[in-house]
Order: sequence, then C-alpha cells, then structure tokens
Amino acid sequence: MLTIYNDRHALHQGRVEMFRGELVPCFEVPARADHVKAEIERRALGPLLAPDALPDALLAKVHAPRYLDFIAGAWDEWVALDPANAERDALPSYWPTRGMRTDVLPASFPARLGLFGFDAGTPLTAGSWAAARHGAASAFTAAQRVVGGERAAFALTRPPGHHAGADFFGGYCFLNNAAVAAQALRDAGIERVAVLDVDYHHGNGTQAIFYARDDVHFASLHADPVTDYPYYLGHADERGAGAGLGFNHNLPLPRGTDFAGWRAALTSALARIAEVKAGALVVSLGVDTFEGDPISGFKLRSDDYLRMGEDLARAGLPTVFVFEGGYAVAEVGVNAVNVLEGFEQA
Ligand code: FKS
Ligand code: ZN
Repeated sequence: MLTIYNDRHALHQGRVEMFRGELVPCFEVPARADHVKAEIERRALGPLLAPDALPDALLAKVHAPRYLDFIAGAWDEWVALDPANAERDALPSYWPTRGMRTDVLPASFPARLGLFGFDAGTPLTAGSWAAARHGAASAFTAAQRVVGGERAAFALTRPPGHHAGADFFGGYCFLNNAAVAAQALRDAGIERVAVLDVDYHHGNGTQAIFYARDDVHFASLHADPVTDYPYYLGHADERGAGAGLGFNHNLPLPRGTDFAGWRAALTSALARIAEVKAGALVVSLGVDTFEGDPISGFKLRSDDYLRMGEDLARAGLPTVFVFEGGYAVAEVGVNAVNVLEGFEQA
C-alpha cells in the first residue's frame, strides 16, 4: 500500500495539555508517527511518498475563512503578546458559552483562542500550522492516488484531524484531514463518499462538517460520549439534518468493549455504507481502541487489527486511510500497520 507521509509532522510538538487541574506532558507525541513509519519500513508495506501541494480551494470547502485566517496567524499573535511566549504552548482558558456572542471576533488573542478552540488539551505551537497543513496535503494526496486507480492509500500524519470542525480546533486536531480526503474524492466525481471513523473517540468535527449533507455519509464506532471525550456529541440518535438525514450513523459502545462487540458494530456500520451506495471509503484510523492504550477503555488486541483490516477490505471500496489517535506509543506502529496489512491480504 502507498503511504503519503507528512515528513513535517514533528513541527507540531506540544509540551503540555491541561488534565484535571494540572499541565501534564502531551500524549499526542511525534514518536507515534515515527513508530508507524518504522513498522511500514520493517514490513516493506510499500513506498513512502511526500504530499503534493494542498489546493487552498479544497481546504476552504472544509474550513471557514475566519478560522483559517486565525489559525494561520495564531502563533505570531501569541508571541506578540509576550516574547517569552515563544517558549510556551498556547492553550485557551476562556470560552463563550450559551447566549454569548461568537459572531463578533474579540481583538484579544486569548479570547479568540477560546472562541475557536473547545478544550485546554490541544496546545498550539510554533509549527502546528505548518504540520497541520502538510497533514491535510497528505490526506488530499492519498485521495488523489485512489482517484488515480490505487485500491487504497494511507495518509500518515499528525496532528490528527477528526475533532476539528469547520471553525474549531480541539482534541489534538486543527485541520480535519479525513474531511479533506472525503471532499477531494467528491470533487473528483465520486457521487457519495463514506467516512468510517474507528478511533476510540467520536469524530465530532467530521460529523459536524458533513451533518447536513447527503453526499458524504459519516459512520463512527466510539466510546459512549456519556463517559468519554468529546462528551457533547456522538449519541446514537444523531442521524443527520435536512438533506443529510439518514447519512450520519453513530455506534457508541460501552467502556470495556472487546473485539467481538466492536466487530458486530463494524458489521452494522458497513451494512449501512453498502445501503447508501458509497463509491469510496475514508477510514479515520485511530488505534486507541487497543487494550493497552493509556487514555482509552476498549479491549482490542494487536491481532484484532488484522481482522479489522480484512473486514474493511470486504467493503470492496477504493479506500483512503487517515491516521488519527493511538497512545500506546510502543505498539501504535504494529497496530496501525496490522490494519493496513489485513486490508491488503484480504
Ligand atoms: C486524556 C483526556 C482526554 C482528549 C482526548 C483526545 C483524543 C484525540 C483522538 C485523535 F484521534 F484526535 F487524536 N483528552 N488525558 O485520539 O481522538
Ligand atoms: Zn482518539
């Protein structure tokens, strides 16, 4: 399988995230992608290629102009507040709540940081924008390769993307790479695209971007938001809106779910994807469903990821894999590449 590798991912290197009243070291670290790359090379899965340039017009179909303007200039604004900020990550600490205004942008940078960001766990750093842009370019390039006739391609990138919405960042995500891939497939003439999100956490950003659309079906298997991040979206009764009604499929699962339970939900998600007659598949590939993941609660084992890949291949669709979460750093390479190898061998 072809891998489009974002070789600038390490430009995004957060120091700390806020967790229960303390700043703790980031879980989302560059070594995650390095381990996946090393495992691809070790198994000779296929070539690692650099991304093509990302068309601005494509990014603008997924994200709002005022958000892109903000995020592109955010680091410079942060350092302009105080030169000592050059050595500190930017994290929001103010948020507009119900009844407050989000249409008027405050002049204050910290106020805008909280308007566009939905948690204090997503540090913005000097290289976040460059890394995220090259990640979106990697997802775009993977989609282009699949349009060009590849059976599948893998966008290996970080920071991840599925929590980022049209105009917000959070959950370690700034640009929605899976949404960029799906939109690129649409723009290439595939009439309906399915995005299947197998990360432990609900892909609230991807869901929100496509919620009112019938040309991109979103399906997600994830921990029940009643107990798990991102908490405020991802319930089973979220089925889409307007023309998009019926094209959003959430399958929340309890903490402790093992592969047998998880796989039954995958069967349901794939059955619906077949019903909507999707012409291509984008997989938001998080492997934080692993039993050893430090921040998650499912019980998948390394071999289960081979079976997952086989099941995904049986959908019979041109497929773009986009890397998302997975924090058991030593095992993340084996687990992610098991999915890709299972897919190829099916
Ligand atoms: C852990 C508390 C939870 C936020 C978890 C974010 C998960 C991100 C992800 C992504 F794929 F985007 F990376 N903090 N201390 O895994 O969904
Ligand atoms: Zn996750």
